[in-house]
Amino acid sequence: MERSFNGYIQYIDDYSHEPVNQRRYDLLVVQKEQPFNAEPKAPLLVQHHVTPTERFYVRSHGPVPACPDSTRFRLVVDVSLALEHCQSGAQDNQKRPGQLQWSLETLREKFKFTEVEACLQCAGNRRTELVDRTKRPVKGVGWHQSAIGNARWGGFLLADLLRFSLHQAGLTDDAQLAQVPCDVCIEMEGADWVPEEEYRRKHRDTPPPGYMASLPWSMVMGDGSSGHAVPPVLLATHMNGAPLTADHGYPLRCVAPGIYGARSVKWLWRIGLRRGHSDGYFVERDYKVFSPAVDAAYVRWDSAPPLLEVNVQCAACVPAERAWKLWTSKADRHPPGTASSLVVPLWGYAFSGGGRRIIRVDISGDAGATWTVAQLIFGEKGAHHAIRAESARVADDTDEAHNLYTPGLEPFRVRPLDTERPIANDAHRYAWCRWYAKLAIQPPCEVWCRAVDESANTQPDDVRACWNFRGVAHNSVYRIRVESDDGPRSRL
Ligand SMILES: Nc1nc2c(c(=O)[nH]1)N[C@H]1C(S)=C(S)[C@@H](COP(=O)(O)O)O[C@H]1N2
Ligand SMILES: [Mo]
Repeated sequence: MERSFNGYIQYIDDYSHEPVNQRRYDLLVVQKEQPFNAEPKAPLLVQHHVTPTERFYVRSHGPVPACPDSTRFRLVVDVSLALEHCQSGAQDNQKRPGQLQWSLETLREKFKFTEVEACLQCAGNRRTELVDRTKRPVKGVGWHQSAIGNARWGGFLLADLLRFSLHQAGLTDDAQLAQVPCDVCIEMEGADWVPEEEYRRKHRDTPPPGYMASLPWSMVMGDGSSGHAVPPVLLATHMNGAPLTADHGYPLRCVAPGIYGARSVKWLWRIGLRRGHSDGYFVERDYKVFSPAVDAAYVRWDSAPPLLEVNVQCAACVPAERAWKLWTSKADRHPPGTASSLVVPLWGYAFSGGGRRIIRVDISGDAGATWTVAQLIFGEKGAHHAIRAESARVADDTDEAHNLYTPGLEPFRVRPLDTERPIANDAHRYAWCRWYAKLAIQPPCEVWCRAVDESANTQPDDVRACWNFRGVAHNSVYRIRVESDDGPRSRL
């Protein structure tokens, strides 16, 4: 079944119209085909500061809707609720309707095109590792460490659109916006059919609502006085300088920097205001974090708020698993009795939400007994082109690639520690950073990596503390077990 509305074709329970193209599969490992969920191989992820679109993870909960003619697209914006509170003194006959419709062309005409570099992370990132290490199953798509990416998003500020919509609807004085009650949330709806919303279907022949998410009004419109960080929430039309692809939400999506990906609604067609968060499935009954003691059978969904800001996170992505194996087998050839010490180049990403910048990444080669500090790289500039080329070859998994990873040979060079720019500037507040470290290890051993953000938040040592039955927000210290013989090697 399909339905057309506001310029979209929504496919209901039908995956036969998916945007199947080479790009969807070439550089991504598919974790689930229907709905489409895929992430890049880890070494490919950290070759660029700005993640190329074809290497950016895709997380969808239903069939991808189509927008065959973007001139017919209309964004519905309903600001009635704010209007009621701001115009309480006005005569009824002066009130204008609070519902407006915007074409993409008028959005382009009225609002300044803005670019924001922002890291998007799925709350399920590193879920597979959580299950493997705790041996406790969870419900959800299995992701390794690459359900994350850093893109340059282009579009319009949601705050500008809401303010302008209120003006259009008759609100003349911005100062009145202070009268909007503090529990008001901005609800956003996508044009996709998601099976989880089926239970909301009112009549057999009316389709359920699309994927929904909500953000507090104060988080989008505030001046920071409510205690919320105020990220530049975008209505994005572009990703990395090109129009959004179908998988990433063409023609319009929300991008909420510093907030879990789940709130950045793709294929956005409706924005409304309500008291409290949305009652959409993914706001009420998913993307919440509970105690390790709580199981699916006992959960009281309303006992936890919807997840918003991302916790502090990092992972090592280079060397690739196969390169580790090769290295360590070379180390094994040392004569008996001599220490088989290896110098390992590590390369990874780090990110924290809420605009909290990463200030440090700590690396240990002995399971946390001693630590060294990695070099942080903000932006493309800090990275040597050689790194890209060489980690690309490792990712290729060809035999010759591993020659680059001979123990003791420095496989790539980086600039000396950049002391002038120890932390990201404001432009990078919502972006990730990459990090590099050269670490001497003596297998068998465990390599640990942990990031620290500017509020001194860091990642928990104990993975068991992170376990929750949905397996969301896993950010325990990243570990790689390195064996000295041909025994099992893993990234745990
Ligand atoms: N309409 C809609 N928006 C959505 C989703 C979805 O399934 N439908 N998935 C969300 C989740 S859980 C994540 S992590 C991000 C993923 O964005 P991406 O696929 O562009 O990487 O989109 C979010 N927005
Ligand atoms: Mo997600």
